[in-house]
This record gives sequence, structure tokens and C-alpha cells, in this order.
Amino acid sequence: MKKIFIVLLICLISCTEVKPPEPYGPVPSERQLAWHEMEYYMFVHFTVNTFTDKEWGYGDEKESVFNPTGLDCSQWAKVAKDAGMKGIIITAKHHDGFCLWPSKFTEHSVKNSLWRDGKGNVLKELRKACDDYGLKMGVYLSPWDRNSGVYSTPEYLIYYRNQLRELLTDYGNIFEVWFDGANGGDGFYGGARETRRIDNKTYYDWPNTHQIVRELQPVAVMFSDAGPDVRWVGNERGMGSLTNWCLLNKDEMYPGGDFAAILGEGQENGNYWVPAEVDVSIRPGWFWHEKQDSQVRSPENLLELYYSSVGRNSNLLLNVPPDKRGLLHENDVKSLIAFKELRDKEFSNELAKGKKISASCTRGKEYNASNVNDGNPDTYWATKDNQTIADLVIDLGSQTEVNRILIQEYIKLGQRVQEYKAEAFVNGEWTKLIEGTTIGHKVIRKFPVVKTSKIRISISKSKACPVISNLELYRAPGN
Ligand code: FUL
Repeated sequence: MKKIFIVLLICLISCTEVKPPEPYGPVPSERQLAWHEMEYYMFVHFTVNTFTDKEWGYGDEKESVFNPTGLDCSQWAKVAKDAGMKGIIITAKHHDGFCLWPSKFTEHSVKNSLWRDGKGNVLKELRKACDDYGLKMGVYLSPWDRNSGVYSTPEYLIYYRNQLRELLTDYGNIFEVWFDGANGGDGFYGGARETRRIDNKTYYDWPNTHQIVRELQPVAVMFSDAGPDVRWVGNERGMGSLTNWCLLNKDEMYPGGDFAAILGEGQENGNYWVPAEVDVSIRPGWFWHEKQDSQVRSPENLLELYYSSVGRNSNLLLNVPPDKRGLLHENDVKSLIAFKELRDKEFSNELAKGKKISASCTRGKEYNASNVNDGNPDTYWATKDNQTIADLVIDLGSQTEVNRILIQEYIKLGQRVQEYKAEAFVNGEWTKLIEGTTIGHKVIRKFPVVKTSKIRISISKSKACPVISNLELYRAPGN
């Protein structure tokens, strides 16, 4: 009798327990989830170009031109850390083919430079600096190589992959491998000094190169115009797209193809998770040029970039090029640190946490509205499977000034929301503050200061029941 009672009780409990929503569409891999958390990190463009005042080296530069007088990777790392960045991606090899590490497979590297008597290794120094400051490290290995005599033949792929193996074996954990899509044509090519064209679609045999990365650095994400893990945003102006799906039909694309128009928004019905990364430079050029010392982006401009990248469901990869000393220039450092201070002020006054919150519908008690402002990214508000229209109301308790909203979907279950809006309750009416399309990992939206006691977030279109993990409200300085 007792046994039957226990069985019945178990049945009853398991029947009333509400199941979490099923994932909808493509979902991020573990490595992509870790990448989403990175949000903001440094790009470092540094090579012979720093010394020859060029953006694209021809490939015939003498190794001796590379001679930084005071290279200090720990200065880069300290600045990155102080600026609130989480990692550094370095141009281990740019299009000129010069390697910042003593590769066994070429003479065109630091080993034939005067720097540290040819015994130096920028990557080794950067690894140590990243470790000292708790930063992740990534590498850019340009597929286009204007120095290599075998570029455009099958032999070059062996060379390229050997170099990739060196980078992925000798420098600890790499969080991102950056595959550039540029293939300009003319170059030194071992002395041939000619134009060499390749077929972007077939020449590099990308799937087999990707395999090497998976094998040697299983947690690294790979970036290119078309993924496989992270996609280019389609411009170098720092502009993420307001509508930004983390989805892409990447099989139809390849690095260097003409896809910029698609890459900004991604594809609503794309069949892979391939989120966007915004790469942009703090100066007009990617490499350091003395004449651009006065053209460093202002802290205010960097804050705008932050809103148009991290605030639009993208990561921000901000380039800060070292100068001829091998140091980040004072002007860049000043701007970066002031930007950090601006950002801290912008987001210092969070108003939603712990406030009373209600939802038009919920899935069950484990998925209550209060999960969105409990500070826990692992809990979320969800509705029943068929409820794709729903809203949340935050009761601020008293008349409060608000001008920013931050929303996050619980992306482990896919990207779902297609249309949303935020409103404030003012003079007895709901007044629209913003409307939008996608959310994804994170959106941060601005609106003019409003004084209100209640904010409503309505989801009016979603591919499946919405799953919202976080909601924050701010009163940022200014209007
Ligand atoms: C481009 C390159 O051609 C630029 O030199 C720079 O490295 C930028 C990040 O990617 O495709």
C-alpha cells in the first residue's frame, strides 16, 4: 500500500513539473557561448608595416626593418585589462608574410631581424603578458601571403597549415583564430613580383584547415567572412546591424566572397549559429602611422561604437596598433581609459534588479518573470510553447528617471524574438520608448530620459516562446 502511494506521489510530481522549452533552430556551441561572454577585446596590428608606414606590405620588406626600440607586450596587456577588454588578437602574420614568431618554415620573420638580436618572439612575449593579466589570446594568420614564392600553388597550403600548427601548438590556449578574406593580387612572391589570383571558393580548401584548428585547439572559435564559428559584420566602420540574427547559411559562403550585404543582419532562417564580430580600428588605419597620432577616436566616439556593436548583439574587436617603439601610443591609451570611465558611469546606476516584476503569462514557477532581474544568467523567464506574444512589467516602486534598456535572450535555447518594444507608464498611459526586431545575446538601447514608475517590455513576434534571461534599466548621464 505504502509502495503504491509513493509511486503515485512520484507520478504526480513528475506530471506537474514543467519541462523547459525545447531549443529552437540552431544553438551556439560551448566555444561560441564562451565567445559571446568575451564581448570586447583588442586587435593588435603590428608588423613591418609599422616601420614602413604602409597598410599592406608588398612582401619584399627587409627583415631588418622590424626593429621596435622598446617592445613591451605587458604594456599592451595592462592597457587592455585596464580598458575592460578580455583578450588580445594579434596579426601573427599579415599579408606581407612577415612572421612575428620565428617560424621554422620561412626566413621572413623576427629571427632575421635586428630586434633582440634575432632571438625575439612577439607571440611568446604576448602569451606571457596575457597570462599575467588574465587575458585570452587569439591569432590572425593571413591566408594571402605576398612574400611566399609558392603562393597560389598547392604547396602554399602545406606551408600555411604548417604555420597554423606552430601557432596552435606553441602558444597555449587560443580563443579565436582570425582568417582574413583579403586577396589583393600583386606581390613580391619570392622575387617574381607579379599578380597572382586565386579562386577564393576553392583554393584554400578551408574545411581541411578548419580541421587542424578543431584538433589542436578544440575550444577556439574561427572567424572569417563566413564563419565557421564567428562571422564578419560586413563593414569596418564599427557598425553592427540593429536587426542581427546569429544565424547564417554558411555553406553557401566563403571568405573573400561578396557577401557583405548579408553579413550585417545574418539570416533569419540561417541553418547555423554564426554570430557577428565588429572589427574596427581606433585610428583611420589598421597599422600605426605617425601622421594619425592626432586622429585617434575620442572616448565618446568609442562609446558610440560600443552601442553599435555590443549593444547590437555583436562582439567588439577594437584595433589598437603599437607604434615603432612597440608600445601603444599615449593618445590611444588615454582615449581607451577615458572610454572605460565613460562606460562605467553609463552603466553604474542599474534600476531593475530585484524590483517587482510581473508577466502576462509564464510557463510555470521555475520560469517566472523575476528570473530576468535576479542577476543570474542561468535562469530565465519563459512562456508556454504556444504563447509567442507576451509582456513583462517592471514596477520601479516610485517615479524614476530611465534612459537605457538592456535585454538578453537565453541563447542556449536559440535566438527567437523577432519584434519587441519597450514602453513607459507616463500620465496614466503607456508611451513607446523604443521598438526593435532581434535581441540575441544582448541589446542595449538608448532613449531620451523618461520619468516613470513602470516599464513594459512587449514581445509581439517570436519564432517560439520567448526565453529572456536578463533585463536591466539604467539612468545614464546626460539626456
Ligand atoms: C582586412 C585586411 O586587409 C586589413 O589589412 C586588416 O587586417 C583588416 C582587419 O582586415 O581584410
